[in-house]
Amino acid sequence: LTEKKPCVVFVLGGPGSGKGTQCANIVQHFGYTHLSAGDLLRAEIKSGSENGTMIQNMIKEGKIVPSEVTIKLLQKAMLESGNDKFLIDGFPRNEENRAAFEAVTKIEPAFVLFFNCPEEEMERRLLNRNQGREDDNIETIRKRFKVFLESSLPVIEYYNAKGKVREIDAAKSIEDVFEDVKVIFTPKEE
Ligand code: UP5
Ligand code: MG
Repeated sequence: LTEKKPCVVFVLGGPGSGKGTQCANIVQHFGYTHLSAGDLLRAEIKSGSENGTMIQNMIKEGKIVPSEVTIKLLQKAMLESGNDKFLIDGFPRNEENRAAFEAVTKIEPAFVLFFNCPEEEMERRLLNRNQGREDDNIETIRKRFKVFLESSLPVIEYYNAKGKVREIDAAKSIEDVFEDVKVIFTPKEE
């Protein structure tokens, strides 16, 4: 009952806003473990698990995979990491994800890092990425943008009302964005 809860930072922002890129930088400087929900789901497809086909179809349509699937993968990765500081990247994506994670894990995020980026810039980045992601085509990208606006932005607004959102201008260069990120993760002198 007195077990110490891990420190969790949710890293949110639209498709291509730079969540994964900046999480890699944060890991190097601040000792967090990076857990990308999308990467965990893609690994689950590759592993040939029984949920793989369902996950693959949902990602192709830009839809949000049921919470219990994603939460199980996140919990497993948290346990296996041996760490107690996590960047959870790309999750929670809707109100149901958020409520289920809190109910199951009893964890509240320390804060939410929000990468705010114009859609035209995100579209340009995704179309240039060239890493063979099945959702990096213009039809799926449009669907991902729509789901972000309709389902994921309300989660950011929920945490904003609680004073937990740290917003970053993600349209700048990778280096300039990281300068702003560093300020947020650096402990303040009293
Ligand atoms: N790049 C990055 N920063 C840049 C900068 N400042 N200037 C110029 N270029 C920059 O970056 C994208 C590209 O842009 C890269 O080429 C990078 O070099 C460049 P990246 O860091 O990869 O951006 P990121 O925000 O991580 O983009 P990603 O495509 O991963 O975001 P999504 O949120 O769309 O993808 P995710 O993997 O989280 O989810 C994919 C799908 O999985 C979802 O659509 C959904 O179907 C499913 N999913 C769930 O169902 N539930 C979940 O909980 C999570 C995912
Ligand atoms: Mg990513």
